[in-house]
Amino acid sequence: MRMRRRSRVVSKAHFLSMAKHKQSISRYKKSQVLFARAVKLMPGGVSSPVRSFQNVGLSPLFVRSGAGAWATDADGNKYIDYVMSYGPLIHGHAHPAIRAAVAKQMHRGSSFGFCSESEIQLAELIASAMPHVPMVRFVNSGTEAVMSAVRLARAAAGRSMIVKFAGAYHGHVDALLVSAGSGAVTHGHPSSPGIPESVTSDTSVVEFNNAGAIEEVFARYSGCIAAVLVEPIMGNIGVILPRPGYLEALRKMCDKEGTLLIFDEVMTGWRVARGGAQSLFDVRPDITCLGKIIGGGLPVGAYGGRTELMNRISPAGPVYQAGTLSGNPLAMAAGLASLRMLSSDEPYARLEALGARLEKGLKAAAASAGVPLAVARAGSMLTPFFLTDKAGGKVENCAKALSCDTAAFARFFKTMLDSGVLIPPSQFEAWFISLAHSQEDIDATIEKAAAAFKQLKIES
Ligand code: KE4
Repeated sequence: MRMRRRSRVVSKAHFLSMAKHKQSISRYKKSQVLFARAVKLMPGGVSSPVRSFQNVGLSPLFVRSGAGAWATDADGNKYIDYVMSYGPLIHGHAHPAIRAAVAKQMHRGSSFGFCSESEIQLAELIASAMPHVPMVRFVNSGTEAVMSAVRLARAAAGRSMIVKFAGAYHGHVDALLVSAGSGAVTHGHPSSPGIPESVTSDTSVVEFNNAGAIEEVFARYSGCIAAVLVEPIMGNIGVILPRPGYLEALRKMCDKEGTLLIFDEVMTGWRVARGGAQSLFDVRPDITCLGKIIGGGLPVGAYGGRTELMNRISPAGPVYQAGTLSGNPLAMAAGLASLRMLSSDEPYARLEALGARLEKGLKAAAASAGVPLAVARAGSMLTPFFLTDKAGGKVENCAKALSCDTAAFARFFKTMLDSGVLIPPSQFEAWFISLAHSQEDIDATIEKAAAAFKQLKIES
C-alpha cells in the first residue's frame, strides 16, 4: 500500500504562535544567558523568590536600568514598570533628587557606626506625618522591622501569642511564616519547612475581614494574646481592602484584651497616604512597621510607636535590638529626599487619579473581552484578580484570592511582558504606580491589557 504522505499542515495560528515563541526566546536571550550563570551561584538564580518567574513558567528577567516609569532589561527591551521594586519607588526609577542626595552623602561616606543628624531628620519627618509614631527605631528591612515590633509587643504585654491573618506577609520572620502571602504563597510554601513547631505554636492565623473569627480567637486565648499583627490594607495576597469598620473592631478588641495592635505598613506607609493606612482609616496602632518608600529605594525598615513603649528598646530599655547599618546615612539621605517630595497631599491626588484611570480601563477592557476580573485598589497600589467564576464579586479574603485563575494570570503576564509592560510575576502581588507614570503610560497599558485579555479569550 502506497504510504499516504501525510502532509503536516501547520495551521496559521500554530505557525504564528511558534514564530511568536521563537521571537520571544530571542527577545530575552541575554536574560536567559545571565540566568544560566546565576542559577549555578544562587538558589533559583535569584536573591528573592518572587523574582524567579517560576510560577509564570518563564526564566527571570534581568533588569539593567530604570528611568522614571520605565525599566530596561539586559536585552535592551523597555517596559512601563508596575513592579517599582515592589513599592519603594513612589517617585519612579533614578529620581534626580534622590540620586543627588545619595551622591552628595556618598562623598562624605556611606556608614560610620555612629549617630548622624540624618537619622534625626528622617525620624522627625515620620513623626510629623504619623502622630502615632512619635518615636522610631531604624532597621534595614521590613522583615527586621516586624520581627523587632513583635519582640517589643511580647515584652510590653508579657504574653507570647501573636495573631496574624491568612495570606499576610510580614517578611521571612520564623514565627510569621505561617499561612504567609507574597513569594511564600506564590511558590507554595506559605508555611516554610525549617521552622520548629515550638516557634510557630504561639502564632494564630485568622481570616482577614472576618470579625467573628477574631472574636473567637480572643475568646479562646483571652489574656494570652500579645499582639494582633495586620497589614491594614493587605498587599501580599494581592490587594485586599478592610471591610468598613473592621480595623476599628480590631482596635476595640485589642483595647478590651490589653493586646497591642501592630500595623505592618511596610507597603502602605507613605504609599496610600502621607500618614499611611492608619491616617486613611483613622485607627490608632500601638506599633507601626515601615519600610520601602521611607528608604527611597535603599535598604531600610523602621518600627515605632508611643514614647513610653519605644523606650523599652535597648539601650533605653531591656528589649534588645541592634544593626550595623541601621540608620546609615546613605539610606537616610535617600529616604529624606523621597519623603520631602511627599510633604503635601498633591502627589497623592495625582497618584489617585492615575490609579483610578488604570482600574477603570482594566475593568472595561476585561469586560469587553469577557474575562472575569476583579480589581482591588488603594490609591496607587492595585491588583487585578483573574476570577474563576463568572459570578465575579470582590476579593475580600485569602481564600477567595487563592481561588483565582493563576494559569490565566500567567498567560496575561507573558503577553503583557512581550508587549512592553512589566507587572509583578504573581497573581498575589500588588502593582505600583509612581509619580513618574504619565496618563499616556496608563492609557498605553490599558490598550495592551485589552489586547492581552482578547488573546486570553482566544486561547481559552
Ligand atoms: P522586606 O524584608 O522584604 O524589606 O519586607 C518584608 C515585608 C514586610 N511587610 C510587608 C507588608 C511587605 O510587603 C513586605 C515585603 N513585601 C514583598 C512584596 N510583596 C517583598 C518582595 C520580595 O519578597 O522580594
